[in-house]
Amino acid sequence: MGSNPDWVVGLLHISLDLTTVERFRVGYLDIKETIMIEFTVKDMSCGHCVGAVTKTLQSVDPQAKVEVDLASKKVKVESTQDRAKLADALTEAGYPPA
Ligand SMILES: [Cu+2]
Repeated sequence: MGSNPDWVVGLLHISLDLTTVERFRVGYLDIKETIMIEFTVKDMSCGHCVGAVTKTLQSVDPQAKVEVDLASKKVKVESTQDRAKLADALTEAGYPPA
């Protein structure tokens, strides 16, 4: 026992670096603006569709808040992702937005 061997010092350096990277990443996500997007999805007809649409949107952005009004076929999404990306995912899933 005595002063830390080189490999311990090396490990400490690595973990410090990861913390820095993580903090940067979180900070970056935090400043990403959440936008409110509205789609009309005509092909939604039942609860299954609502589930599929919600799942599809959250596969693009797991933090997305999704609100569906089946009667008016409107989907409201609060997301940091842009509209085109979410629309593409919906189209691919078989629910093209109008
Ligand atoms: Cu359905």
